[in-house]
Amino acid sequence: MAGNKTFTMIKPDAVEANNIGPILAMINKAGFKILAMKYMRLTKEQAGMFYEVHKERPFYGELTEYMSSGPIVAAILTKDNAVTDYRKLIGATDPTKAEDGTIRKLFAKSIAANAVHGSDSDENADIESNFFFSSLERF
Ligand code: IDP
Ligand code: MG
Repeated sequence: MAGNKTFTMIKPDAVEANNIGPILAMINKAGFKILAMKYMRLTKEQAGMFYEVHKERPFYGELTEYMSSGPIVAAILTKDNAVTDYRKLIGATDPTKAEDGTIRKLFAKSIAANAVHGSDSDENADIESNFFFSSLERF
């Protein structure tokens, strides 16, 4: 059975462009509730740990540099079928391929600076949530 939690980040480009508010509004409008949230800046090392699975990809250096370039919003979201429904709401990784009305289509600047992160499986949603939040920070 599909889980009811996913993990997201509003990435530095969207924070810089003052799009935290509009993105959170879309998230709530799509039926997600916020279970945990924080505003923070990752070091390059922490971004590297988060994106460890992409270590061998050619864009890893660019990605970790970018993800530590400014503050982000990290959050755990809850809804039925959270992972799948949130991936639909954010759209394709490359904003030029994202469907109209998706968060990335509306707010992403490029394939790297693509406005938001969304977990790709229930297992990764748990791993990513645990990377950022303790049990005392979840409501
Ligand atoms: P996803 O975020 O849609 O799950 P992934 O393939 O998991 O996409 O890639 C993680 C992140 O790495 C992307 O969101 C994006 O910021 C960055 N990225 C992915 N592909 C490229 C690329 O070809 N060039 C630069 N950055 C990329
Ligand atoms: Mg991914």
